[in-house]
Amino acid sequence: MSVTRRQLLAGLAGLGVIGFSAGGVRYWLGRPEDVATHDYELIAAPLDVELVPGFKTPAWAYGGQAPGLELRCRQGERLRVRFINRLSEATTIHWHGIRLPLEMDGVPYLSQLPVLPGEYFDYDFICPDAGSFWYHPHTASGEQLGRGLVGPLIVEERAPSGFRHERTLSLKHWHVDKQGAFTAFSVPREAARGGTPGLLSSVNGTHNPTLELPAGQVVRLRLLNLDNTLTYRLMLPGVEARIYALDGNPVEPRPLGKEYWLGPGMRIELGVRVPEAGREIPLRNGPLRLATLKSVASSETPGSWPPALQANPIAEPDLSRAEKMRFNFEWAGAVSVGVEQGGAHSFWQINGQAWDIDDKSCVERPIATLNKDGHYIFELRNLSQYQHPIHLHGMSFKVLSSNRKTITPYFTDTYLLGKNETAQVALVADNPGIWMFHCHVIDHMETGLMAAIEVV
Ligand SMILES: [Cu+2]
Repeated sequence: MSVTRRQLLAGLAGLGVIGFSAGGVRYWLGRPEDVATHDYELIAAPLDVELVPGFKTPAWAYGGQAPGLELRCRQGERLRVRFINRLSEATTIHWHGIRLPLEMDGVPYLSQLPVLPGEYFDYDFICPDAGSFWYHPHTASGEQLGRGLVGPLIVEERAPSGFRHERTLSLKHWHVDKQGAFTAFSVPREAARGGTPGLLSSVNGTHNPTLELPAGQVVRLRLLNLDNTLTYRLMLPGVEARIYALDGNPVEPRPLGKEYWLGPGMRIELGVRVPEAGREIPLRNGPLRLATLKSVASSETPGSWPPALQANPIAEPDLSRAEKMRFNFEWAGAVSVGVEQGGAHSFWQINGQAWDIDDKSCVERPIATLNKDGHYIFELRNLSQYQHPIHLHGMSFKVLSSNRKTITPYFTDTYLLGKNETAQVALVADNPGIWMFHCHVIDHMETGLMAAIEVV
């Protein structure tokens, strides 16, 4: 990426305010009033998009796009985003995977008050780790993420990575019908099972696109699962692909193999050797095509495989003195008494406790308290028939082992816990605060599968 954020902003400032008229003028990109105070001005606003040809879908967008504008920052540098809410309801932004101070974490009533319509909030934090991250609201998540409020945040390495080319692919299924109208983001009987899936796949907001890649080059593909529900079984048959990073953290490069299961919220970075010009490579979710990668002629000298990416500065847990804690993820199947009054269903529990998204006091009852700078091993036990991508805010953890598969230990912020799987993960509790610990199947999170973990 050769363009700096300030150059980008200078470009945007030259455009001034962009708006369009459809039931009143709705602005989504604005001129930063003062580039000395922020690098991006990010507006959330309604935006009609054409997901189904010939039909409009009333999406919600960040920076005039759904999925949202790709934000970029350099490792170790400060990212300053003035977030402006032009939606008709309150929202926040959570920066998934970024190890940041609690007051920048975007959790309503814990990190900050919700940003009301017409208000703005200045997010300002250092990005300590290089990798592929993303951002989304932590309010009314089923609908807000479902309508498109999800976007990539790319933290570039301090030094060149060795990749000359890269692409970001934001994966999302949309809850729309054949006329592009939204369907229910959450259906109780689905929430109690695997989550409510959308039916229309998209990559960067387009159904089944063709993406051109330069022949002969090794291209870095950043694949982000920004979906509410679906675990993608990613396949890239007929091409040489190596895994360089998982969920924002480098791994020793290894072949992608037949498939990789990418749960909601998770990311994978691949190096892909682009074959000779004219070849088409399907990017598939199991048997279903998500996109076509098309090789086009390139005058560049052929690229070579870059070395492993530099590890991020995450504290190494000392397993010999780590304290063990157990977390059970269970199906509860109870329907809360408040449902008839419009309250949330309660289908899921962590250690016997269901989170109630309507009860602001839940954050006052953390399910675990960790000592600052203490070392911990979490045993994550899935006692259900559905998989759960388990995400922790504020800190990254190291996946150690699983009773269902062989693990090469790696750092992550989200672990896809398979059905009836038990996995061990470890961390140093080096970030004080109260941190959300939840399943990233939004339906599960909103029907109980969330908790708070305190670090003091
Ligand atoms: Cu789940």
